[in-house]
Amino acid sequence: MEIQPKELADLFLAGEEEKALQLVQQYLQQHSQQDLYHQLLTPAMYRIGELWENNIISVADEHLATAVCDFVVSAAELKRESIKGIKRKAMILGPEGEGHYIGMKMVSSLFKENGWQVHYMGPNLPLESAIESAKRWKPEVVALSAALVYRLPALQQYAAAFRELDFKPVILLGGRAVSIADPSFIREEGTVVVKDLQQLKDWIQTGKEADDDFHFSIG
Ligand code: B12
Repeated sequence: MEIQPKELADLFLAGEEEKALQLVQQYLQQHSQQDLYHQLLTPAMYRIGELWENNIISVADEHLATAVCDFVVSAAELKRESIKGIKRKAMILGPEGEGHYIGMKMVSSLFKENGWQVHYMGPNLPLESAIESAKRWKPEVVALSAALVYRLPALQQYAAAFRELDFKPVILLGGRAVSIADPSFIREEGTVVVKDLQQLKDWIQTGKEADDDFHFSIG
C-alpha cells in the first residue's frame, strides 16, 4: 500500500530519518518530485502543525519532525539529473522575520526540476540585502514566501521594492499565508499570486496565473 502523509508524519516525529527516506525513495519510483512535495510532505507537515497547535506534541517534537522533513527534501533533490543549456534565473527568499523555509526549498526544487538556475536565499533576508543581491544577479523571477498571515504586509513591501528594479523581475508571492489570503488584497501589477505547487508548475510552464482554489487533504 502507498505511504500516507499521516504515516510519514509519525516517522518524522519518531526521528526515523532512514526509514522516512527509504519510503520516500520508493514513492519517487512511481511519482514525481512535485507529487512528493504536494501530496505527501506538505500534508505531513500541516498535520505536525495541527498536533502542535492542539498541544498533542511539544515544540521539541515539532523541531525534530521539521529536521527530518528537511533532510528528506534535500535528499530527494539529489536524485535529479541536471538539465544542460541556458537557464532562466529565479531568486527565492522569505522576508525579514520569516522563520519557515521547507516550502521555499520545495519551490526552489521545482524551478530546478524545470531547468531554472536558482538562488535559494532562505528565510529572514533583510530587504536591503535582498535588493542588492538581485541587482547583481538580475533574476527574471523573484519568489517570495510567507507562512504567517501577519507577514503579508512585509511580503507586499518586498514585492513593491523588487518591482522598482529596472530589469523588472516577475514577482511571485506564495506560502501558507498567501494561500489563505484574499488574492485581491495582495495582487498588484507585475506580481503573480501562486497558491500551491501545481499552480507554480503551471505558471512555470505556461506563464499564466491560475485563479482556482487551494486545497490539501490529510490522509
Ligand atoms: C515547522 C514549523 C515551524 C518551524 C519552522 C522551521 C523551518 N525550518 O521551516 C518553527 C519552529 C521555526 C516555527 C516557528 C513559528 N511558527 Co510555525 N509551523 C511549522 C509547521 C508545523 C510546518 C511548516 C512547514 O514546513 N510546512 C510545510 C510546507 C511545505 O508548507 P508551506 O510552508 O505552506 O509551503 C507550501 C506552499 O505554501 C508553497 N509555498 C511556500 N512558499 C512559497 C513561495 C512561492 C513563491 C510559491 C509559489 C509557493 C510557496 O509551497 C509549499 C509546498 O506545498 C506549520 C504548520 C503548517 N500548516 O505549515 C507551523 C505554523 C505555520 N507555524 C505557526 C506559528 C504560530 C509559528 C510561530 C509564530 C510560533 C511561535 N509562537 O513562535 C513561529 C514563527 C516563526 C517565524 N519567525 O516565522 C502557525 C501559524 C498560524 C497562523 N495563525 O498563521 C502554524 C500554522 C502552526 C499552527 N497550526 O499553529 N514553525
